[in-house]
Amino acid sequence: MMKYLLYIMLILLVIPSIAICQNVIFFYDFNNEDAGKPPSEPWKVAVGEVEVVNLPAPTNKSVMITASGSGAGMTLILDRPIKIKTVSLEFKFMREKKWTVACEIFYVLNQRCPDNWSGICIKDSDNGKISYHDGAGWIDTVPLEDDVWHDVKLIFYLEKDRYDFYFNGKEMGNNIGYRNWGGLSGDGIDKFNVANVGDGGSTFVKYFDDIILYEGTTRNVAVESKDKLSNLWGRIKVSVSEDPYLKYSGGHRGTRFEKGLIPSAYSDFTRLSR
Ligand SMILES: [Ca+2]
Repeated sequence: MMKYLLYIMLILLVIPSIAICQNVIFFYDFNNEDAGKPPSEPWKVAVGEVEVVNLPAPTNKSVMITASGSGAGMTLILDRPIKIKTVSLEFKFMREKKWTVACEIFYVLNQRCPDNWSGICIKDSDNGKISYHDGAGWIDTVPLEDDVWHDVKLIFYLEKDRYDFYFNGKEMGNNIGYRNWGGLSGDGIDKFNVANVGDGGSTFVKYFDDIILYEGTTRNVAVESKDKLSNLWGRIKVSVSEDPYLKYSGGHRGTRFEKGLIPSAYSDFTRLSR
């Protein structure tokens, strides 16, 4: 009898872990970082002022990037490109008022790209709209409201060098081409530029948080109940530790989820995760 009970317990444990198993390549919520300092490895400050701040709360920190006209941004490089797969990137973004001139928000590249303005390019336009590059030119979408957190989601179809762009849960474009991708067909992505890397001439204060890259098109991490989160997160940690990008697991922070501290400012987070 004991034997059967053990089998049943084993099955009950295994089934849900298979159902929610998802390969999270990296996730940074910056909550365990030191405020006032740059984010830790593997993020590298490319240029300008980049520091962790207690915003929206000391328990839920984010990264503040301040440009004074000479560029400001941070970069993450993977130890090898992700190819062929379909992967998705999500992050939270806020821009303060009093910015000047269009510049980068988030660019995803291959290190072999000819410059820092290649690949998948999302920027804020001079006209105040959030824009993406389709390989031929910039496409303006909707006005970018200042001093409010926004949700950005990019789905990369790496086998065909195309991506979809979602802003605040709405599709802004799909099957979009990469910029300056000549000679890189199918070579994948391994470089993540946040804000104004490799440019200059603009001034702004931008915030970024919850930067996550995962396999597939839908994030399986449901931000709902505290108990459920804690369970899910425990399993995702296992998944990450088995991932080839193990060196980045040190930056994988689950504190906010583990504590169940979901700020109201992020109310869209749950909706987008479904
Ligand atoms: Ca955070």
